[in-house]
Amino acid sequence: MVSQDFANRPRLVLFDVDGTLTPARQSVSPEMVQLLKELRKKVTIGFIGGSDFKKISEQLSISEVMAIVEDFDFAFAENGLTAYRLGKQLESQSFIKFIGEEHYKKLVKFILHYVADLDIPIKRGTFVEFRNGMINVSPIGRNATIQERHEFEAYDKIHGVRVAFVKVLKETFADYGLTYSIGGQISFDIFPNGWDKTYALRHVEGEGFEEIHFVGDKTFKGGNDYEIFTDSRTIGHSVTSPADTARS
Ligand code: M1P
Repeated sequence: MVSQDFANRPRLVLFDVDGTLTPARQSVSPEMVQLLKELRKKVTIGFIGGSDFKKISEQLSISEVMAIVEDFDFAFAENGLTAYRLGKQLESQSFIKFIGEEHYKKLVKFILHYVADLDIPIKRGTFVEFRNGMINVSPIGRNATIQERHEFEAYDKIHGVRVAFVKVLKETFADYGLTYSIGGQISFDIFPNGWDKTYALRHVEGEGFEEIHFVGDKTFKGGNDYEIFTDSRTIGHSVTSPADTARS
C-alpha cells in the first residue's frame, strides 16, 4: 500500500540533475520548472544528484536557496546521503565515519601529491572537496570557470587524465572498499561501495510506490546513473539533455 502522503500520486519519478534537469553545473530553466510543477500534480517527484545539497539548491532554485525541498517530494544530494522527504531531512551516514581518519589522511595525501605532479594545461583551486557522503577530486580544481570546465573536459577525452588517476587510486587503495565515479566534466567522486545513486532507494522503498521511474543521462556502464538505471526496483529512462527530458 502506498503511504498516505502519496496516496493520490502513487508513482514516483526521480530525476538526475546535471545533464538531465539542467546543463552541467548550470541553472534550471523556467520552462523546466513549469514542467516539473505540472508533472507533480500527477506523480510524486524527486531529484537525485551526485553534487552536494548547496550546489544542487543553487542550480534548481529560481528564487530562494531552501525552496527546492518544497518543490520536490524527495530531494537527494550526494546520491541520497543528504536526503529530504516533504521538506524534512532524513537520517544519513558519513564518508569520514566509514573510512576513518587514518585511512582518509593516507588517501588525501596521496591524491594531493598526485595532483601536484600532474602536468595538465591549467590548474585552479580546490582539488579535493570534502562532502558528507563522499569526496570529490578534480585535477584542474573545482574553482575552474565554465569555459575552463569545457576545455578540461575536451582535453580529458583525449588524454584520459581522470581514468588514469582512478586506475592508480583503485590499485593503491584496493582494500578500502571504495567506488570511483566519473560523473561530471572536471572531477570524479569517491564513496564507499554501494553508496551510488541506488543508496537513495532505501529512503523511498518503504513508501510502497506502484512504480519508481528514474530519468538520467549517464546511464551507460561506468556512468554515475548506471546502477540506479539498471536496478530492478526502478524503471529506467535514458535522456541526452534537459531538452530531451522535457520532450519525454
Ligand atoms: O552530478 C554529476 C557530478 O557533478 C559535478 O561534477 P563536475 O564538477 O566534474 O562537473 C560534481 O558535483 C560531481 O560530484 C557530480 O557527481
